[in-house]
Amino acid sequence: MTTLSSELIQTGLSTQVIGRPVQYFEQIDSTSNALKKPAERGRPEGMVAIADEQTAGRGRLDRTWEAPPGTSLLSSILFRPAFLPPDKAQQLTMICALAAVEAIQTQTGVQVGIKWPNDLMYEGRKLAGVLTDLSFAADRIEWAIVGMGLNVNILFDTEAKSLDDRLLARDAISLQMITGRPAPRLPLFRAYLRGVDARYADLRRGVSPVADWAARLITLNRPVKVTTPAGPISGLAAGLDETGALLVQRDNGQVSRVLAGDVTLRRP
Ligand code: BT5
Repeated sequence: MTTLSSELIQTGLSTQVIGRPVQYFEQIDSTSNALKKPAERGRPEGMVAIADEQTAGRGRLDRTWEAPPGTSLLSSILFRPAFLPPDKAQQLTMICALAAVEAIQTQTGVQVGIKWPNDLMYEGRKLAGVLTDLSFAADRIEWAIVGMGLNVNILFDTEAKSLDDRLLARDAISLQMITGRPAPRLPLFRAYLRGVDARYADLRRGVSPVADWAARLITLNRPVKVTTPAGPISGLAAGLDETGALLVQRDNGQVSRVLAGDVTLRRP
């Protein structure tokens, strides 16, 4: 297991905003929770929390994120994107997902795709998930915390005792399982932070990440079923708009704009 520490991550990182500072925890409930108080108390953006173990790792909609200690990259970043209109908050999720995809590619050679709205996928299995917590003040985003759980050196067990673990082993994958060898976490994480820093600077200059994100999406032009809070929607994933909403063309030709939900890719 490669060692992580605030110092090892920060030294010579040469980022403008992201990773200033980095807080490392051996164990914490959730790295996203760890940034909430600093966010509410007005700490400047760029602060990063990373942990070797989470006791209450969160997914979306009260789901959990599971990772054995020391096997993953479990991290969150605090942003204060006052320049970004609230309806484009999803672009923060996009820049982090893209930075992770690119860091994985340069550090390990593994090519991964993105499944709308927040998963990194490899051959139909989930390698990483992104969770974005937002706080709005009047007409702007007050803060955003983007959490990333990336499976680096987990060996999921298809014969595990608990059903939940067996189901996870069916649907999840790690970099070690893909390449057949453990991946060092430190250079991968530093590459990720540098990528987020560069993409965040672009975002501030008005450069939209939507085209790059769309190019990585495995969800587009495929028949999908989206589970939304308002019920399921089936159709063709026909496109995206600048807010990151998925445009689903139904069989009757009508186009639905889906802001949040879970996608199942259907067989054509
Ligand atoms: C996500 O939610 O994919 C967002 C996960 C974000 C986790 C990071 S870790 C650092 C930061 N701190 C936190 O507390 N959270 C963030 P969602 O789309 O709701 O997916 C959750 C589902 O993914 C679970 O219900 C499981 O089915 C599955 N899952 C759980 N652990 C997994 C893992 N290690 N690999 C792949 N899938 C997993």
